[in-house]
Amino acid sequence: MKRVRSLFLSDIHLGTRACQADRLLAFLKEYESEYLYLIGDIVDIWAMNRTVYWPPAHNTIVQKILRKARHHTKVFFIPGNHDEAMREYIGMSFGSMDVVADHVHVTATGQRLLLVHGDEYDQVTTCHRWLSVLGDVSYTVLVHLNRALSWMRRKLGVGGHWSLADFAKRNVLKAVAYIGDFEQAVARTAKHRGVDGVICGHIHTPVVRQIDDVLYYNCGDWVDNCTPIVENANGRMELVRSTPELRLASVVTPAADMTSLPHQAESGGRHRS
Ligand SMILES: [Mn+2]
Repeated sequence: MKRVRSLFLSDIHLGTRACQADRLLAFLKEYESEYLYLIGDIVDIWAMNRTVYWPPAHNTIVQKILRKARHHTKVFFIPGNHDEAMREYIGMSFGSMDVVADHVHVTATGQRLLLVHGDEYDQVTTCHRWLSVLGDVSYTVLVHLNRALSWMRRKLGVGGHWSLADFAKRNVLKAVAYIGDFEQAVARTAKHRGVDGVICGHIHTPVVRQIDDVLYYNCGDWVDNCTPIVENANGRMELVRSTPELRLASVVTPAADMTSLPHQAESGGRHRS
């Protein structure tokens, strides 16, 4: 058992098959914290409107969090776009769990960090909601389409040029620009709010980096990355990766020294480009 000051988790997506519940559960068992921040898309109510997937492990996670809230952890829940139904409860407290739209966390060293989920800075979900819904299904559709097309080409004896890999590559460039725009928009807001940094989620891209005067943290997700952010007792912040073997998380980015983060690209989502 490790005692730390704060834990920051986002994009757990309980209620979907994609959620890596076992890894999260192991992490929650290992770490005891004074503060627990749930930074949006915790329960994927949006996906559950289509199909409900709720195995016992997902229940256990909810129970575990509520138990922490009953005992010695102060829990803050910031609803995201996938659990926006919970925004109805903003301003309310459930025992030791507060539902808030955003929050400013002060670290043990006095750093002020704005916590937001981040969907309001996402051009795609805010301006074109249907686009993100489309994005959800389009990849699956493409894979099937690609398979069907190659089958047809083989049957007809013609060579085809359209490839899913090429298509994906072109879209990766767009994704990089999208991530960059998002990070800039979040950092700008943090700067206007006069805080030292910002912790968000939403785009599933775990990273710590300095953007102008602001330290930008993204806690990734519990779908692909399993990357919580941990504030140690002395105020040192770490973005960590919880390994599949359920060993203690290995450090992704030591963020104690804000000025030397040139290696962040190796660990964050940006390297996916
Ligand atoms: Mn989101």
